[in-house]
Amino acid sequence: MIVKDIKDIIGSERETKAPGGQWVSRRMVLASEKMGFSFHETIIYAGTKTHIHYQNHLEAVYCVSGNGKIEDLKSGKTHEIYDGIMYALNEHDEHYLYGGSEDMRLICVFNPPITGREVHDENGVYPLIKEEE
Ligand code: 9YT
Repeated sequence: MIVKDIKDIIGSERETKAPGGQWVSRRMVLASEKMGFSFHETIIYAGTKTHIHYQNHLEAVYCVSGNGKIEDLKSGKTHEIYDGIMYALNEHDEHYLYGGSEDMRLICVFNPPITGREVHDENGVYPLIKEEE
């Protein structure tokens, strides 16, 4: 069984910051734990904008506090995000993620699991990194 306290992840090598400073991600379960998914807490800072396009991953996101918006670049639709909203990028949906008036706290699940080293490239993509066996 794996039991973790977010306090031990903050400031550790499992904490990754966006190169542009828009978010911080605390990776609680990674590929190395061999669960078939990874599980993260992500803080999206208020007033920020991030271009994301997970071409190699599926992601589900559940907001537990704060607020923001997601803009689907294919449909052009924008959805409000607040405590209780879940979105799932089931079609590798390219989007903009906006921090709102407060920092947004999100719980994120990725399939396939990320390894912990990924940050978005210039196209908003995470590379597919194969974990060493
Ligand atoms: C919601 C989202 O995709 N934010 C960017 C960071 C990502 N959740 C991660 O790597 O944990």
